[in-house]
Amino acid sequence: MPTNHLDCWTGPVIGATVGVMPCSSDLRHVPFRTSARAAKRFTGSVGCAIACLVTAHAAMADTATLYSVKDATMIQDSSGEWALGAAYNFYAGRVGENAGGTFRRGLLQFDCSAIPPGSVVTIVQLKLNMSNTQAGTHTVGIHKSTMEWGEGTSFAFGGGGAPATEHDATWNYRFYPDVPWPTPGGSFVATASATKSIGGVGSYTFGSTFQMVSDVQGWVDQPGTNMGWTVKGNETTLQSVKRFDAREAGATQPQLIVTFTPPPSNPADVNNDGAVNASDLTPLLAAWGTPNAAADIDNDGIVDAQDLAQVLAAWTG
Ligand SMILES: [Ca+2]
Ligand SMILES: [Ca+2]
Ligand SMILES: [Ca+2]
Repeated sequence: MPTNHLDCWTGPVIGATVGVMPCSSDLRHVPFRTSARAAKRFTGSVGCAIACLVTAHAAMADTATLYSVKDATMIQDSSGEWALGAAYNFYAGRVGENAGGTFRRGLLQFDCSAIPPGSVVTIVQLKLNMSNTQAGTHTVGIHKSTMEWGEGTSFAFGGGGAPATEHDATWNYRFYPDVPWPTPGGSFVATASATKSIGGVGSYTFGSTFQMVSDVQGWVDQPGTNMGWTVKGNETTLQSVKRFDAREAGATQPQLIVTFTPPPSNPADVNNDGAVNASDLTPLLAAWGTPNAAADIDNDGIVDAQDLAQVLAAWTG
């Protein structure tokens, strides 16, 4: 009896996690500069200011469910180029001895354009449905892909694949038959952004992890860098391969659930509550002398009197 029901999707825990938002925002801006003299004048308000900022952001948090726009399997095979661009499934892990003991690696990509530019991503979860397995519980990792790859029209029901079609990703090519990977098996960051222990058939949710949030934030900020993730399983143990449902499977396709805080429509609305008033002064003063993105209204790298002047000028009460 599979125990995977314990891993089923339970949804984002918004209330427990919004507190990290101001930190995430700060981390995106370097270099860090301070004005000790200015900061000293406002130290009494820091605690309250952080609380206000968190509360305001919590009210504005939004969640988008994105579906895979491209998915494929890299099939290790020295004799030919095989692919599964249009198949119902993708695979990760090592097949059995009878199938050659070769590797399978999945490729996944999501379109993040539904998340407005300037948003701060706070929670990212990847939900995959694992629909067939041979034996055992194995760790599967998602690794940020570092090169663009394609999805052709090759189709097969099994993990052996079908002859690659134009633009298919294969073990040797990121776009078959013209553009090879620099190294067969794909290009991706060696350290996984998240891992998951995958046992029996069922739904599994990766993350949220700091690195997944970082990956998706990067894709929101610079869509041109979005190459998706490479899904890598256990490549040591025979028969460790896991079959996951691809976008072509319909209802059980890969889903990326992203919680984010959209940017304020008015830059002077520091706490992003829809009005420019006294409640914006506290977070602005608490961020005085720092490059805090929310409070640096004129975007010159430091929160100072010019930003305060903009809040006062845009006062709505
Ligand atoms: Ca596909
Ligand atoms: Ca406000
Ligand atoms: Ca400024």
